[in-house]
Amino acid sequence: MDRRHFIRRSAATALGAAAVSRAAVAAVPEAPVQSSAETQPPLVPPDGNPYNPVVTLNGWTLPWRSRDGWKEFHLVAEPVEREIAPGMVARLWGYNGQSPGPTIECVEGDRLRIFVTNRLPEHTTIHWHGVLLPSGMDGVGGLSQPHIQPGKTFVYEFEMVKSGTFMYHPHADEMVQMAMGMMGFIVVHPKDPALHRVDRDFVFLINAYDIEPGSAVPRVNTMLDFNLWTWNSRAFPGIDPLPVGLGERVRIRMGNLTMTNHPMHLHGVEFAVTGTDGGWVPPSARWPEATVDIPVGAMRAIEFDATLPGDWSFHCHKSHHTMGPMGHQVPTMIGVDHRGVAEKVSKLIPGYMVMGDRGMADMGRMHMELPENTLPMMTGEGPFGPIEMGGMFTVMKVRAGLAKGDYRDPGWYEHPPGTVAREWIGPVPEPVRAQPITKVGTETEVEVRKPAGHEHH
Ligand SMILES: [Cu+2]
Repeated sequence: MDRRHFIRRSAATALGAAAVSRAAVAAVPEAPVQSSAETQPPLVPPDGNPYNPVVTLNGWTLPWRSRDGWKEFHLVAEPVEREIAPGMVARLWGYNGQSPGPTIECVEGDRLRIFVTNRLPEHTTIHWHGVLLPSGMDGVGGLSQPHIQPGKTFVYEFEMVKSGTFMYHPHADEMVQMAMGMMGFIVVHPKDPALHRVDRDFVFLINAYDIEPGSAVPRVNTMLDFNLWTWNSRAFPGIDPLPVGLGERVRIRMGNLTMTNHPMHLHGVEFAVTGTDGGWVPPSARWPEATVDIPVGAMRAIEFDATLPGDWSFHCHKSHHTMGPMGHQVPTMIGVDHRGVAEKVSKLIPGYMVMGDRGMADMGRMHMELPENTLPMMTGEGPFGPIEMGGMFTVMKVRAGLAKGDYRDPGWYEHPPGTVAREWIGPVPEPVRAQPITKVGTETEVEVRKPAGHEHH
């Protein structure tokens, strides 16, 4: 029996264990499961108010069924296997087969009925971060509801009273459950489809894990020193590119459920923050940005016109967050010739390499033997050589003639002739340097005036 069949079968078992009657089982909608970590095509709404659906980076949108005026969703909290990038799979907790969970998408005014089945080894709840709802639907275990015990299914019912971007995550044993990857996005489209309209609408969550090289389960007690910096539980080069048509209006919604802030920097555009998890920012309150800092537990939606074609870097500006696992205790070796030492070490540790004496760029090129299931510190190959990145990095690819709704990777940008930085061949003029100070020691008289009234204080 393969894993998927096992999960399906255990689904039936779990519902049985919850002592839900046969009629009740039929009343619970099927819980779709996603096995792929690839970006799935947007889910065009089959019914209800029309809207331009979002694209979840390396994720998917949860299908629903409409019944008696309610949109019914079914989330299953369960252990999952998530490919962080090719070559590394993490054992996380998530929803419906993946971490993060699927994006829940609906329209302002929709009435939502969300079934939550717990297939974790401990109790859980779901909190709907930023959503205005009755207190008893807020999902805070112990405070607003009893916990959902393993094997049980709970139902949340509320009306989406405002549009915007929100998140969901457990409010039960939060430190463990969020460190294990339990989180997801909620996108509520405006009732009027003409409002806040864009051509492309991307969403992803910012998350982080501490997984010892060679292992697969996150260390849940880590507070700050994480080693896997991810978007939607993916690290570069596992994060899909963002294909965008030249001239299109684009929105990117990013939620931060890590323990630190992330200054997100996008090349090639000027953008404005148009939304937070509190709602839409009025146009009069927006200003141009190239980097937006996303605080812990917050969401920022940015919008821009893609006016420049090309391959544009998109990354967290904390340079340690665009790295794969690395040891922070490693001393800085720049300028140190340690080849003699390396020879001796390599007798004890086969495959040991000298690194860092000229900087760290060699890391992008060398292939030191790594433990199984471990990502390199710097990796990725671009059209001009190694990209030397890891973690929170991807590329926005702005192209002319990209069809609406085409999210396939268009490949590397073909630069027009004469528009790429090139090696200068020819005489190089002396660089201008600051003139050294030649005269020192001449006395200068300085008159000091105290600010008026200073002596009174
Ligand atoms: Cu960061």
